[in-house]
Amino acid sequence: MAMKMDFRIIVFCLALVGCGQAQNSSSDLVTEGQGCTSQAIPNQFIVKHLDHSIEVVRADSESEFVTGYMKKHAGQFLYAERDHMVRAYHQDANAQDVAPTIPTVSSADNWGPAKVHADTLWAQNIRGSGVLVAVVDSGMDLTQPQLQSQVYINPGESGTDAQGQPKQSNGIDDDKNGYVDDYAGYDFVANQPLKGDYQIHGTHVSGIVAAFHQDTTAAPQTYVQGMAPQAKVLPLAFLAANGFGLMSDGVRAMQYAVAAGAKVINASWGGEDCSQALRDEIAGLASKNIIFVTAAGNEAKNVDQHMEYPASLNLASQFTIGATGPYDLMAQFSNYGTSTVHIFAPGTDIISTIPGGMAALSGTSMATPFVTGAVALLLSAVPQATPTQVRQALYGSAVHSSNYINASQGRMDLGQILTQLQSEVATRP
Ligand SMILES: [Ca+2]
Ligand SMILES: [Ca+2]
Repeated sequence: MAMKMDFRIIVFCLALVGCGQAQNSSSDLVTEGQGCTSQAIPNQFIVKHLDHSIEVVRADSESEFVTGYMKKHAGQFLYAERDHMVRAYHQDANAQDVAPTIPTVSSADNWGPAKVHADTLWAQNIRGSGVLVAVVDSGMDLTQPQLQSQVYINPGESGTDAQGQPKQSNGIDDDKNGYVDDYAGYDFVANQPLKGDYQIHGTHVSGIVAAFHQDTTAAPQTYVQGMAPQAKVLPLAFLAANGFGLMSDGVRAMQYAVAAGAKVINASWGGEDCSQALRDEIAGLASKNIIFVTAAGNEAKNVDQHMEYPASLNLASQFTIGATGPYDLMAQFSNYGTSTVHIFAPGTDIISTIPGGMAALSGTSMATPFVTGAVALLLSAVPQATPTQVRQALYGSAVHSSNYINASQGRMDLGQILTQLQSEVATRP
């Protein structure tokens, strides 16, 4: 396509290419389709290259980017779009999106795993063994007692190099994957090895997925029961201390997760801006049998009509999760939608791990890792299951209510799910 830009389109922020549809090669700037939004980063752009890698390009202005970069590199990239912020989907007791202080608690009630009958699978020794779960979030406290043994260690940055130095800290990209010393996760905010959690969100989410069970040493009230305690967690940080992160960093983290071999990706975040790069990344997971589990969001709105991204994208291997409370009612904050929200899971007053202890948080951010953990359990039992088969098993084994405004009218339940999945795999290859 000829490099012919209509500057009114740039200036007035109208849609050139509607994000959310398949994107053909184009040299146009992809815009959100909903006009300018507050979360766009001024003069910062995501460039999707022909090899599908992501580059972040900064310019003095949008027109300078169009003339100075896009025109100069026409034909050398797939598309470009504005970079923007997304945010974590958890709330504090005052229903704020980001809590300044979170009171720690001394005991865990573990009502979530109990409600969805995770113990049915645990009793069959199905605990997520062999499944790598990427938690694309704010990082994770690598010293948290219930998580330190759950972290995925990169074998390519382990051991010693030819000089006898530990590969994890020698300043060399030993496995040549583009990241220096990425031994245990990676920090895409600071572009360095992961040191911990920028706040509490990623550690809390990771605990719901895979906190280690101290089964033989303590009562369940003293520890968090992770859904898949033998799965490995790959913590990839892109949300900073304020709960916001750059979409470009999130996409890079997802690419890292795929390259590392993750079978499930947990994304407890989103925003109102649609990113073509994120959409393409999620769409590409289906052919790799990777399941993307994301949060519906916490605005008590219908995301079929009032879009949130990635929640509303509704792609083939995407599961979008809303929240319920202990009495199995839809959480008052939860987003919903009969097309784009697929199933609900526990998300109110969820006690899980944080740096230095445990805390209760609410949000679709918390409901999402219950499903992520369940997917890890299922893939450890039936590794060949496809995203479609897992979705059908989740739907078929759910507890149903006409009050649940989601595609399955269901809240996840694992009591009968293994039989459901085995039937799906046998009958719908
Ligand atoms: Ca490396
Ligand atoms: Ca190294």
